[in-house]
Amino acid sequence: MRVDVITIFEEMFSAITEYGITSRALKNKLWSINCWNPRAFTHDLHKTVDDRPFGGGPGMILMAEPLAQAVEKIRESGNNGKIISFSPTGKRLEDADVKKFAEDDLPLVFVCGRYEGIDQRFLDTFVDETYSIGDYVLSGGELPAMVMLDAIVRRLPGAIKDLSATDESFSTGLLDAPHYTRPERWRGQAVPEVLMSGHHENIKEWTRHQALQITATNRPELIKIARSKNQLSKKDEKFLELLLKSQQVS
Ligand code: 4FM
Repeated sequence: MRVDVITIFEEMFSAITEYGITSRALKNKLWSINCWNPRAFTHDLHKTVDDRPFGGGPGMILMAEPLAQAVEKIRESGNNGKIISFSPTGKRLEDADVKKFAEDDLPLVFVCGRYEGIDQRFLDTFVDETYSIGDYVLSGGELPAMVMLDAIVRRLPGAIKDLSATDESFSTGLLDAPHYTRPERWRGQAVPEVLMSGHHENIKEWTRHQALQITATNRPELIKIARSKNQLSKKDEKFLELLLKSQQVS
């Protein structure tokens, strides 16, 4: 997958190009990334990319023209993909979106804003989709772009050995169950006995129950969604019924 990114902070992307699964996937040519600094498309001594907002108000706004020239260079370089920006005002990024981007494997262009915002005329002219990664205000679009890229790249075929590493959470519609490793006793805490039993049927059932319990407690709406998609068995429903009696969830 080809990705071009417009950002005044190119170095930030080393977080995904130099570390972990995304770095290995880059070396294995599963994806590529090119950063474009809008300062390169300014013509003044100070390489100004921002200016004061019309109508007043606090902070500075990214000017349309340096961003537009960056997009035009990206187009000339051969990326004809969707142009995506990030804002709390955008559509919430969901696992289904991530899955689709990974499956489609089409080129993408990310525009990372800074300051108080981007001139709306640039957004109207060039941006196809705006995503939000959650209801909080960040300092710019770089972290959301990297969050989205990390989530997509790890789903590209070959990025992770265990293909069902995506089975950890959203493929089941439930949150992930807890995990344990050595030592068998740590600071007085034992590993749940069932996990040491070697009884795979029991382990599977315990793990499923743990997933149901943590989901019902922390994200009860996901139980309703899983139910509506027929992802819950009669056994699951029996367990949730017991859980409901023993507490106040789901
Ligand atoms: C700040 C984006 C300035 C662009 C931000 C500019 C965010 C979020 C976010 C901050 N993006 N989900 N939450 N962006 O806070 O997506 Cl110009």
